Amino acid sequence: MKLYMHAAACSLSPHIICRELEVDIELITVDRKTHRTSEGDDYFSINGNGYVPALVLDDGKVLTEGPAIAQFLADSSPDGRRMLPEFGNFARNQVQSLLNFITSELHKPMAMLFNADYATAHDAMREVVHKRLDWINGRLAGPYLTGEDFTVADAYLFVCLNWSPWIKIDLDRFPALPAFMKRVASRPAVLTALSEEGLMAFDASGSFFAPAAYIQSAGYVGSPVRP
Ligand SMILES: N[C@@H](CCC(=O)N[C@@H](CS)C(=O)NCC(=O)O)C(=O)O
Repeated sequence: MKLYMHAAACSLSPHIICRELEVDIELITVDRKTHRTSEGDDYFSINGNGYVPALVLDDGKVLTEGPAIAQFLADSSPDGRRMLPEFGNFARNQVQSLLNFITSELHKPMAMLFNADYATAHDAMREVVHKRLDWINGRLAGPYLTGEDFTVADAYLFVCLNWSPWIKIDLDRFPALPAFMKRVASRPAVLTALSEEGLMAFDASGSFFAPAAYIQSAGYVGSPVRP
């Protein structure tokens, strides 16, 4: 299967899931400006919306939208039940609820905070994100969102929270979240995915990641740089 991605973007979430579940995947990078893939294709012919992630199965079927890809990967992996419980188990619905929360209440507004076109609305949007982070901070039921198991929702939350330094979201206001970031960043499969995307930790606790090339070229240490 092929996973179409940008470094440090939301496509990092399915990438992490693949490494956690040992799903064989080929990573194809997409140029953000030209929408050309590293294989030379026009990415719009794969996902008409132009955004990542997209998963292309070995038989050519295309699946888009991060939460759907995350569930597909867990459902089709022999080891997937530890990241997404089986159909009929209410715990599955709880993970799906969290995926939906993250995609609509965090991912989208956080992504808009990167976009200067919405600058006049940024302060109001940041307030909303802070409210949602306060909720998720209180929602952590253990080391991870639903307790002991690192689920597909945790992988997605980690990726969105990793953008915080760029968009002036101060996670230290939410005590469980920096600890969550550190915990996830210490997982070997997560570190593998980060390294495969060329991402390096740039903060003192080693929990926030940016492309190594940006960090090195700008001489950034302990400062946010845009991924
Ligand atoms: N609804 C989509 C949103 C995906 C999305 O926002 N992708 C961003 C990266 S995090 C992207 O590719 N942006 C570039 C673009 O829109 O061209 C999903 O959940 O998969």
